[in-house]
Amino acid sequence: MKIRNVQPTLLAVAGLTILALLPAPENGIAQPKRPPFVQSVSHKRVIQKDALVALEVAQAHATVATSGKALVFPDSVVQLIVRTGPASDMLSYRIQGLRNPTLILHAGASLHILFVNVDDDMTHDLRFGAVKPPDTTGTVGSSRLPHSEDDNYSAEEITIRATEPGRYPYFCSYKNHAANGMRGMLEVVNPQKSLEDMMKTNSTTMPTRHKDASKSGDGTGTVRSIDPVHQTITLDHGNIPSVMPAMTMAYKVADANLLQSVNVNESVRFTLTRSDAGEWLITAIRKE
Ligand SMILES: [Cu+2]
Repeated sequence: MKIRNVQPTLLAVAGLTILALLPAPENGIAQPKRPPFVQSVSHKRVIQKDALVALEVAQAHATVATSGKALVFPDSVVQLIVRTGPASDMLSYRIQGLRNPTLILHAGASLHILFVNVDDDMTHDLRFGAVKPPDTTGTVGSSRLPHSEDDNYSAEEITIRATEPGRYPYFCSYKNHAANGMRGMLEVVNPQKSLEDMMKTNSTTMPTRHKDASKSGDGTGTVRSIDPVHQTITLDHGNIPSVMPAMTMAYKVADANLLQSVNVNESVRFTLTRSDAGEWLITAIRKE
């Protein structure tokens, strides 16, 4: 009796599997598509705060779309560092200093992502797929990474390939995090599209263009280190309203001479400005 009860279920599962493997029909109805993302690498690691800051300073910067809320990647290999938000805005992601930016890239592109959970009390992950968050059916991405211990962050390196043009969410599947802000969009465009078209795509799909977040602000803090080779200065600074929350971070200086004007452990007053390329630069600094 039991076997007979099981058989129809098995048949149904087998049927669904065959459907999913069939090539997409041309009639446009209920096309079982291949998954939009394929994952090939996943490697967990622990990264120290200073090492993360250094990696973020050294990373190649993407072009920021005219909306100021999207990063455009015209290359077939995309390197990304994705971190969870600062303490004041933990249920969000930061990519190249932008909050939950839309990522625009070509179909066929590979994404090498270092996902880092800098949160000191919550678990987070980073998932990609053609789903409505927090559903993870068929998604790819990181595992759920535990919160940090002191300045040691849990991290995971993943490599995924975007196969199908379309708009897909990236999000945290843990508890209600996605609904509360931990999500962004990934826009996979036709490989024939030029960088210019990629930017346009984004401005048409994001018609409600808000004014850019403030591009410059003054702050105070303490100099933690100075790196003349990379022309960066690490500041432990307070909140700079609508520009940057309180944090310790290495910033590039707009002019190497600025590094001469202050010393490690000094209290300083400075101006932080976002360049057109979306990079944060120290444009003025002096001893307080
Ligand atoms: Cu989360």
